[in-house]
Amino acid sequence: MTLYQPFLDYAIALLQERPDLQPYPIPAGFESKSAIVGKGKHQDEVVTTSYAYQTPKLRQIRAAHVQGGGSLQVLNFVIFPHLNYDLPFFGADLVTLPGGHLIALDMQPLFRDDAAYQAKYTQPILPLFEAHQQHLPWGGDFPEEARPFFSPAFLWTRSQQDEVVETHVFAAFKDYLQAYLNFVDQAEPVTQTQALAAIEQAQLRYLRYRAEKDPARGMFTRFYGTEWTEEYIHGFLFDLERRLASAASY
Ligand code: DBV
Repeated sequence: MTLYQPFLDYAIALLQERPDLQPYPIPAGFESKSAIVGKGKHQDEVVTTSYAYQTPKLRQIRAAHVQGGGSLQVLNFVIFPHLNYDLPFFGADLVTLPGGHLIALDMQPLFRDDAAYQAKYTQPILPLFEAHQQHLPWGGDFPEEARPFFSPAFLWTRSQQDEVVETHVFAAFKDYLQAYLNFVDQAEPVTQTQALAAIEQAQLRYLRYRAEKDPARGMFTRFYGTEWTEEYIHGFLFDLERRLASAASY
């Protein structure tokens, strides 16, 4: 059972309609990784596959798909815009564990408390948020320190039912991704020095938080070891600092 394969297929097909889509390099050893976990009857193969693209406005579009049987499925899909756009991040964390499904879907703002920014990137999607939230009730507790990184249109839900994921979550994912790509189409490059510096700071703040607090770190470390996991996190999943460092050395 691969609950999130249709999500991935949909996203890739939609992206491939864009004539300017290019592959983004995936470091060797990270395209696909597998391990056998558990004991006896409970043994399962856990396979993690990675996908990555870029466009002139989007620095990295990447997905990590973890498939480990009926009670372990994850699709983490994030879009990182180039640093000369004020676009939010597209962030989907779709997680199925033995305890059920945990769904986070958002356009994560660069500037959470900026009214003009909210008017530009959150207000237009509030109707979508309200339509989907009816079927996806608030998922409760989540880390307080993560709050600055989510928009008021953050869809956050927990469910026990596959059907909710297959229908309502999938519909929300499609709508949010389409709306995001509309924002991308409209985005104009930022040229003002101060605004560019603020974007870089906001991107780094987000990236550092996510790399440091990656909720999948424990899981990946158990499956694939510390070395692979840290390299996957810093060299692929959240690679901006590395990219900036290597650009600066030229
Ligand atoms: N989460 C990731 C990546 C994953 C991933 C790259 C490739 O950022 C999976 C895999 N998320 C993942 C897993 C769990 C969660 C949970 C496996 C379950 C962890 C566990 O219970 O063992 C949103 N994801 C979560 C949680 C949140 C998010 C709030 C609950 C866990 C917790 O309480 O810490 N998405 C996550 C998040 C941000 C985001 C914190 C912050 C900006 O965008």
